[in-house]
Amino acid sequence: MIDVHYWPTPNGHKVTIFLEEAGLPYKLVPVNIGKGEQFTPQFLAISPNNRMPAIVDHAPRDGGAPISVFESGAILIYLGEKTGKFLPGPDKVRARKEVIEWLMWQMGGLGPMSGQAGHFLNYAPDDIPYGKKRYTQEVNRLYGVMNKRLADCDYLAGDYSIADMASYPWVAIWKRLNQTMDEFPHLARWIERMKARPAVDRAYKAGEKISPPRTGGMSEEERKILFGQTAASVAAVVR
Ligand SMILES: N[C@@H](CCC(=O)N[C@@H](CS)C(=O)NCC(=O)O)C(=O)O
Repeated sequence: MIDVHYWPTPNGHKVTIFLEEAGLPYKLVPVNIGKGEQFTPQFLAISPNNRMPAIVDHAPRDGGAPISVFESGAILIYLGEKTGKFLPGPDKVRARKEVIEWLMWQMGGLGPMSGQAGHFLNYAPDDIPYGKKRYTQEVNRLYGVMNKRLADCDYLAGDYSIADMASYPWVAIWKRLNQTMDEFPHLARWIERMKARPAVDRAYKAGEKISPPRTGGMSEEERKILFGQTAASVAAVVR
């Protein structure tokens, strides 16, 4: 059994998409990040960066004690190696390299830039045009990179892989990031391909059971917890 410390956000969806695709049994352990549950000593012990997702694998391949993993990219690689699915093994040097390239591209570019775009467009208390422009432009550039790549193949690394699972939840929110699909026909078709996968649908539905999609904005309390963090936020937590 795998425990998934989780809240239904783009980074959370990456992991449940994998688990649904692979048919691995898992249990969702809610971490309500708006309430500050990412700062409990128990959660920080497995995820020192106070971010979800994190997993605990109670039946690791080496038969030893449970293994915890934090960082969604590391989790996807761990699960790919555990199951032999959606990540070619080390002997397939070329195919594996491509999956890792696109996964890192998502982790270092698409995810963080989309996160910042979303922040300046939807959450910043002040209107900061430079921040909005900087990040929406960068997301637009990244969509262009993806669109060009997807003109030649159905999935980012050729075959369906953890790179697609990592990228989809961040692209699925394109409307909230002030983007349009008009200039990205190949990307738009990939979104439809991803959306049509039953496992992707199941992953999102599992998330809705934990917390239905938001309708209203954020409360002051939630803002303080999510956007007022400093080193002191973690240092203050005692075991
Ligand atoms: N690089 C991390 C980012 C994870 C992340 O940013 N998670 C957000 C939700 S999508 C979170 O837990 N936020 C809690 C907080 O900001 O305190 C990963 O990919 O796992």
